[in-house]
Amino acid sequence: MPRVTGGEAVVESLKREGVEYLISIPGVQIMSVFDALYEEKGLRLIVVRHEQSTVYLADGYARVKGKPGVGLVVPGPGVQNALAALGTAYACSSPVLLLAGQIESKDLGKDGGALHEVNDQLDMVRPVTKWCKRVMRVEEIPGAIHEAVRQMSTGRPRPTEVEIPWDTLRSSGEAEFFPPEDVPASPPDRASIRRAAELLVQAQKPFIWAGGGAILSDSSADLKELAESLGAPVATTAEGKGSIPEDHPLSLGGAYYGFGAARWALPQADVALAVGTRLTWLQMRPGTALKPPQKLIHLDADPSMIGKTYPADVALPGDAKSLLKLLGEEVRKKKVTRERWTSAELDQFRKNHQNWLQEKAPLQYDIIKTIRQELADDAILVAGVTNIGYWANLAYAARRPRTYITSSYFATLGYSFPTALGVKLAAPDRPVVCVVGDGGFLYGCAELATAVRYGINLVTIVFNDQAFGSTKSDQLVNFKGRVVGTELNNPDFAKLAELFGAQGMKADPERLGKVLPEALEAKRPVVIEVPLPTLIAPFQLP
Ligand SMILES: Cc1ncc(C[n+]2csc(CCOP(=O)(O)OP(=O)(O)O)c2C)c(N)n1
Ligand SMILES: [Mg+2]
Repeated sequence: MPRVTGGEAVVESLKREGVEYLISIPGVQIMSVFDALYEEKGLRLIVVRHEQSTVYLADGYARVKGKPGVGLVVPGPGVQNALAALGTAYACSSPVLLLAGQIESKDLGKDGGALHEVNDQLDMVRPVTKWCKRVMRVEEIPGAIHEAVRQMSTGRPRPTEVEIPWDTLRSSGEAEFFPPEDVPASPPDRASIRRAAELLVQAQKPFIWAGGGAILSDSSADLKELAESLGAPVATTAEGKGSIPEDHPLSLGGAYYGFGAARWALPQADVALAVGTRLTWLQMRPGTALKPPQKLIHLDADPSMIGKTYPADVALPGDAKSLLKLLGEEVRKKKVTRERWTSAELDQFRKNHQNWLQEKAPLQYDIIKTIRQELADDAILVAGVTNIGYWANLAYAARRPRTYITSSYFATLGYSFPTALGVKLAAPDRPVVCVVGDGGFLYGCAELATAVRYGINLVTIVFNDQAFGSTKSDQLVNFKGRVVGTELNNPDFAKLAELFGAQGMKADPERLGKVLPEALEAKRPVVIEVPLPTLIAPFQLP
């Protein structure tokens, strides 16, 4: 067994798990980890400018790669700065490991004012992690990191945290390291699969909802095959976008706040199969909500999500990929002959939705179509918490899984730009576009320095309405136009980008189609500022 410092044990453990990047801001309690990275070639250190970005970058990386992203922060303020991002990763079921320093072991629990002390740090991370642990000895470090990765690779992937006191990281011990593990999925319940197949085959109008879980489980091919075997249309949540190509004849695109092509189809459906979604936002408004006597077959990696918002006739807990494969086999044994939905019918639903977009949000629809037109199928769009981001849930046609990134129900203002940096780290050879508002961009624009330093050449489109637009339109719609505290003064975003050493551009919405291809070709990070009026969000429509 090799004798190593705590810092070396951390680095070696991460390398054994196949981790490529460690994203961090240094500080006295974690310097032993930094020291272990001196001359280290197998694990790349990315130093960011705010701890929120450690986890945002790790999250962006994880969403594209499907394997853990890792951040490292000092205790107390470092962990607290990272929390909104950890909450976002939790909401998005993203495998992110936060490694945190701790105060010296002798000071733990004393509330004595040790440097960066917070009593008790584990209590802060518990609500936004699946699993967390404090490690007190060097010998325990490899096991804890291995377990954190195992937790994120089994069942529902959600963030984990491991924290290590300053003195433990500095001291030496004998460490046994673990090889990465392939954890087999638990055996499926064949009887439930047969019942689900029976229901779907007998349905007059079967319908499929795909959520973020369909993406996380990499089950797109099986989902598409099942849909085709059944002739069932597939609509997605915002998080599920790309789980079926949105130009597929059975795709009804994304649904959001009761809107989407799905709202013309769903009322006709008699049996719905939900894959990897708790149906929360779909159940919130009548358009896309299931109603009795519609039957639900609910498949989810997290059994506690099944039937949470609508009673499930058949529960299918487990891994979507293997369950969809088995379900598809069972359906094909039974042979579906009838055409359940005609292509003319599905075309009409899509047409209705396009007409609705054209009527309610012509400017946003044009902008989103322009962005789509300029991007290859494998390009990745990070949809920020901004007007164009909300409308993109309904109007952007994602064609591949893991090419559309949201902050899910956390709706974390400020997440998109730092998350997009992590996305680009995971996909350096693919175009990455971040769509962000003037309000959201200034949360994390300091990471332009990170983008320039590490050559993370993404394109960021800042839609500038000089306002916290959706909160301003909330006042316009719901508070009799009494605008207070929602208008903003901003820098010139193109100049700001240039000051950081990035490229700055400006374009009116009509010229975005001209400017975007040039930005995508640039060998630098690019910020394009696009002026817009404050526009209404889908959830503010009467
Ligand atoms: C962390 C956080 N704080 C506050 C909010 C509330 N909020 C939602 S949208 C928004 C305004 C966003 O402004 P901007 O980024 O300029 O986008 P716009 O709506 O103008 O397109 C605010 C303040 C939030 N979602 N998250
Ligand atoms: Mg704005």
